[in-house]
Amino acid sequence: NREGVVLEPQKTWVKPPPLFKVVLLNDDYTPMDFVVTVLQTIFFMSREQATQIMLKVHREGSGVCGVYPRDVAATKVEQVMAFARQHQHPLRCVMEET
Ligand code: NFA
Repeated sequence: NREGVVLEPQKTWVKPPPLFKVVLLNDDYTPMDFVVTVLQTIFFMSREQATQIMLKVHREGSGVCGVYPRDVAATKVEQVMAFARQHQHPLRCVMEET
């Protein structure tokens, strides 16, 4: 066109962005009620769903809280870690590419 702008032909396929699991890790000290509150407030789970995931983490050592794009997953991890630190609980949370 007049401005010399060149539009390349549109790609027909682009790689979808990677997704990340947010994984909660068990420890011996964080109260079960606190973990349930974390799952309800940060991951928007019902009390029943939050209790199921908390018990799975407690029994198996870890559990998936949700699957998100990179920035959303990173924010969830930060929110969990900040909330745990504020309450002086050792609760940990990590993200893993699916
Ligand atoms: N294992 C903790 C307890 O017995 C509970 C817990 C569950 C901690 C899930 C962290 C994650 N109080």
